[in-house]
Amino acid sequence: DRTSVLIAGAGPAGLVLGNLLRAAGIETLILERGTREQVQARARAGFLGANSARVLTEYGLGAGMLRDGSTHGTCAFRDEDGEFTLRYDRLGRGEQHTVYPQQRLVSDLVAEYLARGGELRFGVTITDVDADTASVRYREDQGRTGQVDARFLAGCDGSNGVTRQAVPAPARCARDHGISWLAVLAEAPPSMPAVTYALHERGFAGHMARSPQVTRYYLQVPPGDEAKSWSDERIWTELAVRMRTGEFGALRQGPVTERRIVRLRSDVVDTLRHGRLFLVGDAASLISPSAAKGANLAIMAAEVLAAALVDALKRDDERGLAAYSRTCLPRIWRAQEFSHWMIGLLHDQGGAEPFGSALRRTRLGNLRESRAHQDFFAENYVGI
Ligand code: RFL
Repeated sequence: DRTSVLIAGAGPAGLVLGNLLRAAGIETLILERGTREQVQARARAGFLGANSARVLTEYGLGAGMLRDGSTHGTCAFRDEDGEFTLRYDRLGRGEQHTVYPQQRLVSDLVAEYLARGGELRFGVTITDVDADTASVRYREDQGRTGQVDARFLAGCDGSNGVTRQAVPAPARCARDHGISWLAVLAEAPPSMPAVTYALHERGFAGHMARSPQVTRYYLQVPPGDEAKSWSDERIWTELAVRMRTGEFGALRQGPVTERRIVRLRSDVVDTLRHGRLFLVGDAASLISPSAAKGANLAIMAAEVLAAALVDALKRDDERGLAAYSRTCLPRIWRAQEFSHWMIGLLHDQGGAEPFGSALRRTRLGNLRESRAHQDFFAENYVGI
């Protein structure tokens, strides 16, 4: 088989890229390991920054988001010194988030991509990648194997995919933050009007609306903990303690529909181009979910790469491709830096590390009191 742009993976990165290329009339083929049902059911991100909302709207991909998403411009922090709210849509650049569950976004993007005449094969796993010749070998779920030759390859297959393995190992730098979260989805309406970060000596707890019926909660748990040791009852009890419900009001409970351990890890591949292969999204850089940046970085890079591929394929102008790494990496590192700053804000080891605890408390105090710190937060929290 032959195509112009072979896209590995149908997550936010691959689907935004595919849609933008189809809008320019470029021939594309997406190969995706999962089934359509699996891909459309993966509940992960929810917070889209201003740039992501712009890209989706500008390229005609935002109808669902505009119809069913909701905008958020405030977040709250709780700790032993009380609670305060930041109206970040009136700080920094004055931007807000759009909350729209990732699985809804992915479903919209699949439908639109197919409507634009894009080719997409589910149940196909890429097994080998040749970055120099832009060809891949694949295996279908039924066992049949094959090869696709392309002009360009886009590696949008996530942090555990095969495309980043085609990049030499020394080009990766990584950090394991040594922190784990239990990520919970509950069939329960949000308990508070804003995203709430609760800092507690027992560990961090977070609350994020997903929809009027579904709420995401996070609980910091000891590294090595297993999700199955967290019953619904244990989750709600622990959330109540850390969210200080005695002081601030009870949580609206409901059945827990998903619980999984997320290790806070980050890595960046320091050259996003290798031969005719370009890495996008989590394949280029995994970012800890502490600042909700992953899907936003995926959309940012997809837009940059789409424009560069259109120039290369339609006008024989490869300058955009040559600059792809240089354009994306500073933004990726800014998001990484802020995400790391958030990790320092949200976690401490309590009595085990009193110096760190005092720093954490001071950082939150600065955010509570200083307009300059609040502007820094707002600018980085919504923007890339
Ligand atoms: P994805 O979404 O992982 O998609 C990659 C796709 O590639 C397929 N694939 C293959 N296909 C063919 N052959 C192979 N060999 C393949 N190997 C893999 C996979 O099946 C999959 O469909 O990567 P992409 O497109 O780069 O998108 C990245 C985002 O999904 C990710 O960054 C976010 O979900 C991160 N994230 C958040 N990001 C935000 O911007 N805001 C948030 O609020 C937010 N919350 C989160 C998150 C991630 C979380 N987890 C699970 C780590 C909350 C959580 C709990």
